[in-house]
Amino acid sequence: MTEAFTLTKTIYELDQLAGDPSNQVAIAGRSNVGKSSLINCLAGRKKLAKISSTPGKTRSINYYWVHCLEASLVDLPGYGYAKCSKKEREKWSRLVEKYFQFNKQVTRGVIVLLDSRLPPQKLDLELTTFLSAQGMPIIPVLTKADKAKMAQKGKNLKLWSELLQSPRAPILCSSKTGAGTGAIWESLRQLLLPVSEER
Ligand SMILES: Nc1nc2c(ncn2[C@@H]2O[C@H](COP(=O)(O)OP(=O)(O)OP(=O)(O)O)[C@@H](O)[C@H]2O)c(=O)[nH]1
Ligand SMILES: [Mg+2]
Repeated sequence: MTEAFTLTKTIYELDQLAGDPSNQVAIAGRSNVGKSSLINCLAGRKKLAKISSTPGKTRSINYYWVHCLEASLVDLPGYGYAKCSKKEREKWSRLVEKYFQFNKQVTRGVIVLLDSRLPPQKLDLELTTFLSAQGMPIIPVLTKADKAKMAQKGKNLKLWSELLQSPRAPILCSSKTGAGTGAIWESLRQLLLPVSEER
């Protein structure tokens, strides 16, 4: 099924950030983990979000309005990319931090992308701890499942499940094959649709 997505806003600088009135779910994770690829996969389009094998491709905050959810998916710049300048890394982390500050009320949750081939990384743990401390719901998604060995995926799935203690079990996903996207849609609907019942 192809879902309709529209790129509505791109933000490069702190002073462009403002509280947004509409509901949103952010997509966060280390650089190159597959955030933009997941947006394209969910949208059923190849070139909606720019992707590249070179890390650091997404340098702005991009809002995609998802018509069927009546909410935005927000593609955040990746963190932890060692090869760009310290100044640039600091700029991105400030941008992401401010994004959460300004949009806390309307952010219904965060899809945290984690590489299914790697054990939990320090920066991933920092992000999940930061979000949990704020009571922000997390949809944990282990990416690139098509590239990971069976034992590797199983082990990392179990580790993340124990670490996060989240009501949502981590989802194994591949933007290449589309595996796991059904479960991601289901989690998004659960997070977004019962807004009026929850508040
Ligand atoms: N095999 C495979 N490759 C993937 C998958 N997801 C992403 N990739 C590849 O990983 C690379 C990075 O993907 P992006 O989607 O640009 O990653 P990103 O997290 O948006 O990266 P930044 O914008 O730098 O933060 C690209 O070469 C993608 O083709 C996947 O599920 N399977
Ligand atoms: Mg990207």
